[in-house]
Amino acid sequence: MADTNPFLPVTSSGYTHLPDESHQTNAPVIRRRRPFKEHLIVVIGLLALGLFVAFIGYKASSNGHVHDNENGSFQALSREPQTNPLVSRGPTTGVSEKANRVRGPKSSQHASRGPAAGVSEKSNLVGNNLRSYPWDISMLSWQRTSFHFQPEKNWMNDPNGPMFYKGWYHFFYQYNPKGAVWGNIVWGHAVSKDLINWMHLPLAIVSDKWYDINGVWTGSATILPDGQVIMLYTGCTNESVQVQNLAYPADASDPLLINWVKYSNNPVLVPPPGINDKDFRDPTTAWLTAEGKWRIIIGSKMGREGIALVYDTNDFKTYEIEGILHAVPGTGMWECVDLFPVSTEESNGLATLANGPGVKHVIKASLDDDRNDYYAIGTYYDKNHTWVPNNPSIDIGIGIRYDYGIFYAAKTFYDQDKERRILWGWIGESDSEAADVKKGWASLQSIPRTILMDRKTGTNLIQWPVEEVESLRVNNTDFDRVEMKAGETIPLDVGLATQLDIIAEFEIDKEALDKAVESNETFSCEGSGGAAERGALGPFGVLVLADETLAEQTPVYFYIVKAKDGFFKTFFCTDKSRSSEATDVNKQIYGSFVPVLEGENLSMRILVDHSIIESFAQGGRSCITARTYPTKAIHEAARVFLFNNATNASVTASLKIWQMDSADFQIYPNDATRQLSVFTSILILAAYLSCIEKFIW
Ligand code: DQQ
Repeated sequence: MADTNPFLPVTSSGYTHLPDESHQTNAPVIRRRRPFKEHLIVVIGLLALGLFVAFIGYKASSNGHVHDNENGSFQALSREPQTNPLVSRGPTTGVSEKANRVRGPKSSQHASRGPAAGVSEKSNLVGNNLRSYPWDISMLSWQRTSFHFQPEKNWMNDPNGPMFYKGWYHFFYQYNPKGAVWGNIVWGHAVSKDLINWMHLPLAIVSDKWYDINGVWTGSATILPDGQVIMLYTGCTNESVQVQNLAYPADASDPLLINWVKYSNNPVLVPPPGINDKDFRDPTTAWLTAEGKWRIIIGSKMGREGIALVYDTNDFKTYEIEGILHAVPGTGMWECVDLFPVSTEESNGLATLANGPGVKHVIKASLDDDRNDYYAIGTYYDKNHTWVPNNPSIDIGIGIRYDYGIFYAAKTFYDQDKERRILWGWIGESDSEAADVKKGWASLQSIPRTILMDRKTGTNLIQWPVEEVESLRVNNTDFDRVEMKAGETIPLDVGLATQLDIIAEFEIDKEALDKAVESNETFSCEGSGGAAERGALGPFGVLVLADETLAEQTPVYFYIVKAKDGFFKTFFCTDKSRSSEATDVNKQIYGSFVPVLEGENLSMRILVDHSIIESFAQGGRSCITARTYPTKAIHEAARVFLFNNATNASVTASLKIWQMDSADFQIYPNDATRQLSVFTSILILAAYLSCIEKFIW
């Protein structure tokens, strides 16, 4: 019989006698048998509870990467910054990293590695004596992006080994699993079907051997004609020597390439004679030479001359040094070098092997001295393993940059699925390191960009966000031929304005162009007074992440000057000087000259995703990535405006503005499934044992 008083209050003796038990002390103990139905209910209940708890756990962990899209409810666990105890670290420690450096919790403390160790990861743009700002949780959590690639937490830097393999885009990255500052570097790994929505996988390559114990640094993937994947990466050894190592998938039939094996005879390359132990890193993807060998280049320097060393190999295990592909005096250490072909005739990308008529080669180096990525277009000669620039005055370090904002250590890969070449770039933070530690994360990756030769100018590349990002566009608002008089600012009502894709075209008053006087002055975005400095023909453009009063605003704009030779020169700039009322963030003005051809309108595209603004002028001839950290122009308070600060010209603007949905970030299902199945198995077992025990008298 079932207990009729199961919820009686507990007496002072701690026990309430059941009516028919009190006088049976001498009677043989007969245990009440629960009927089968009751057992069934208990088991099902436990199971349901287990599943529910496991489901909640799974949702929480997978949504941990999904962010508040400003259109719906707050979903992200990881948006809440983790407040870590901060311990100051002064310049006396010899650190060349962020000015107001702080350490994370004990687990994330690391011996800092500046240029002396061969890398200067945190060369900071924030000045030395800036007052720290009292950031609150709401401001810091708002900074996390919603459609840019970010790990769930901690520090990330260079893109590594990107490739398309068995239907998946693979992305590896420099990652500190222990904190939000550079150190303890291993390879994070994620996969995607479309380069926008990602699944985070377990760490791919960790530092567990003498030859990479101080860091699994940057490297590249090569897919051989038979489908084999070769991964070459730089290891920082137990003695902080930079060596090159070989790794390959443990199971090539696994499309996710979860497990990686290190070659037993690593390292495969050590610094050659004449090269400093700490100046030998970042091997490229390999390509086939006319002789049928595989060729790679590795960045280095000799004195102050930046160089790319060339190696040939048959098997990726033993190598011959061929010499120097290219060198530029005075440019310092070349990190993350890249060499790839572009077509001068077609609008598709080229595989790394391509050469011959209609093909030019781009060389790119990340300059450790100024932390910018420079590229130059030229001709690659297979036979004598050299590369010669089209125009020697546009060479590495003295010519064109991928991006005139914050964008570094970029790497391309050939997407054989869509026959395009794609560029990834590391976007660092430009706030204080103390704020990064408070947020619990630091750095993003750019939206991957397709990269092509600009066949119209013949002098530059075209970079454009991959088409897949357009799948996130929602709620389009069009503004057709909005006229702005000189000095006017016009609000654009687009609703929530922290996740946007903006396409804008401008026409400047022809009369004003005709009347413009030639100027002797040389203009530069950085050297100017920014968007507040008025000239006859600019600046004009878009203010993003602006609050209603315009106390905070980030102008993205054009500025036109008539040069001494009578030609107009157009500049594309982003002004961060009023982007935040915070005292401890970088407020540079970024930008460069952008080619505008006869008959072309001025056009720009701006992707806004919380603390990142990626801007592209003239279809991607010039790009500027900015990180901004507003204090007021956040959440619902962020607005968009058009502005024309020219003194003499009116400007007509047409815009298409989309709000952007958030991308989907999942964790590797096996992690979730494992949690779920372990938990439910325990519950089922417990329930089953309890049943058995009750059935056995
Ligand atoms: N980052 C890696 C190096 C590379 C540098 C270390 C560039 O391999 O030279 O994290 O940011």
